Amino acid sequence: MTLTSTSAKTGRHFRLGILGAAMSLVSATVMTGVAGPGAAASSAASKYNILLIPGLTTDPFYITMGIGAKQEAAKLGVNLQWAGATTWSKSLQIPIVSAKLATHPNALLIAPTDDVALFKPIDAYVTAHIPVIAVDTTLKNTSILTAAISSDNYQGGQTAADTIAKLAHDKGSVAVINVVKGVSTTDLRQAGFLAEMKKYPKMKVVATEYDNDSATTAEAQARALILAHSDLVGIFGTNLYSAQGAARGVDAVGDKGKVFVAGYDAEPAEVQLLKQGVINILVIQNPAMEGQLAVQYAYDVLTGHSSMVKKSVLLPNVVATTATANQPNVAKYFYKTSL
Ligand code: T6T
Repeated sequence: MTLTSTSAKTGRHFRLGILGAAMSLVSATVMTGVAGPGAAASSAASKYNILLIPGLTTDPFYITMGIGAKQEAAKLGVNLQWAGATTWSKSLQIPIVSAKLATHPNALLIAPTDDVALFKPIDAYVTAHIPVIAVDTTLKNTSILTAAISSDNYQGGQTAADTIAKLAHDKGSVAVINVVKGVSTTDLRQAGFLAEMKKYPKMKVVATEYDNDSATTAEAQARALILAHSDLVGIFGTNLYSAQGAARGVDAVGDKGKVFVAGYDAEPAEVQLLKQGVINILVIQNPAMEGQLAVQYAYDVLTGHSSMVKKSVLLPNVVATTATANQPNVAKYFYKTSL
């Protein structure tokens, strides 16, 4: 991979800039996208092999993360390896994590599909003196991690709740369609949503469903929820597949504009549903920047600059609504579908 000769100082200032801005939900204009120099590449950098294991390899969120990571690896002249399961499954991810240890990467970047079950396989890397950075999701026990990089998931859930409440004039029943219990990101989104809903005395959360990361299941759940609750005014789909499925369910029964949909992420089908007004709001993350920062951090640790690494990073979200979906400063955050 190509080496670059940007100054380490510039790279560090860039990162501190991101982190300073990252503590709250901000508008799209505040975010800078995948940009900025990384730390200086040393001539020995290409000896480093960094392994990135996403939650699943086929999800545009992780594909976009992979693009950011790949670009940063190219800048720094390190090798990036990408490996994972094609569906969200701890029982598929664990054997991949364990098998890849034998390849002795210099650092592991990983989105654990379960915040407890992945502890042991990840700890095996730490025992082998391989630094581990959690990216997107994390573990319950973060003590073994060099760093954890994610989005402000709790605040994203709060925003989803406030948006539905506003659209529904603060009254009616709402439901959550989540992925599976034990996922740090989506658990926090749900917690933020439920806590925020308590601020609306005339609103009631009538159900929390788990779709196991299947849009088809989420669609069936949305249809059933609408049938079961005649006063349903909103559904929060906590990730890409949950939101997509929830919206399709609402659309299929002709409830667009009656049952408001707040979703997460921004792959093409969701964006289309947003533009059509079936989805009313998308909380969008910056996976490319997460991937970029994870590679920068791994490089810092490997080159003796651990003091540059922040133990916990929360990047800000971008909010897109039907009204703003065509704005270039929003559209630039939509996810990519190929690496
Ligand atoms: O929402 C993202 C990610 O942040 C979450 O941890 C799992 O689901 C996604 O990958 C979207 O499908």
